[in-house]
Amino acid sequence: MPERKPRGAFIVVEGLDRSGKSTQVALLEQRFKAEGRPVRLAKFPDRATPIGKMIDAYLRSQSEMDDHAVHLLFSANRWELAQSIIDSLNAGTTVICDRYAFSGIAFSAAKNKPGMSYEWCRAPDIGLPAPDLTLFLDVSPEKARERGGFGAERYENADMQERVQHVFERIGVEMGDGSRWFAVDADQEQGAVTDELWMRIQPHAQGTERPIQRLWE
Ligand code: FDM
Ligand code: MG
Repeated sequence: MPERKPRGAFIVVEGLDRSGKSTQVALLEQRFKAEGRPVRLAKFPDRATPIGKMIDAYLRSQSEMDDHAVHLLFSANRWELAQSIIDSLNAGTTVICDRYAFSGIAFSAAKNKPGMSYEWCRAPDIGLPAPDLTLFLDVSPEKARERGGFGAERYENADMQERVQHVFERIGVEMGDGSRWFAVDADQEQGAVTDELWMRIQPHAQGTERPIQRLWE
C-alpha cells in the first residue's frame, strides 16, 4: 500500500500592531527552510488581489467604506485564497499565516458599531479552513509604545488597539483548552519569543493526518 503523506499544518500568528508578528513569521519561515521542510507564508489582508486593493485603500484612508462592507471584504479576501491554502496543506506544505479570521473579529467588533456584534463579525468566516494552531503574540501597551510610534494607517491608535486587545482576549477564552490557541509573551526579547513559538510549533512541524477542520468547528 502506498504510504499516505501527512498534510502540512496550518499555523496562524495573531497579535496587535508592534507585537513583532511579521518579524517572527519571517524567522519561523527561516527555521522551516533550515530544516528542509516545505513552508509557505500567507498574510491577511492580502493586499495584492482586487479585493485586497480595496482594503488597502481603506486602511490608508484613501477611501471611505461602510464598516459592515469592509468587514465582509476582509472575509472575502480570506475566501478567495482559502482553496490555495487548502491545496498547499494537502501538498504537504506548512502554511504560516500572518493574521487571519481572529483579526477579522477583533478589529471589527472593537469598533463597537450597532449591528456589528461579536457573533455578526464571526459569521462570514464560518467554513474557512481552521488553523491547527494559533499563536497570539501578547504585547503590553508599554512595550508597544517603546517599540516606536504608531503608523499612519487606520486603527493604529492606542484607543483602538486597547479595544482590539479585549476582543482578542475573549477569543482566547473561547478557543479554550490551549491546544489550538496559545498566548505568547511578546514583551520578551526577539529570540526568546521565537524559541517559545518554535516550541509550540514543533509538534506540528512534521504535518498531520488529521483532516483540515473548518471555522468554527
Ligand atoms: N484587519 C486585518 C482587519 O481589520 N480585519 C481583518 O480581517 C484583518 C486580517 O487590518 F489593523 C486589520 C488589522 C490591521 C490592518 O493589517 C492591516 P497589517 O497586518 O498591518 O497589514
Ligand atoms: Mg499594520
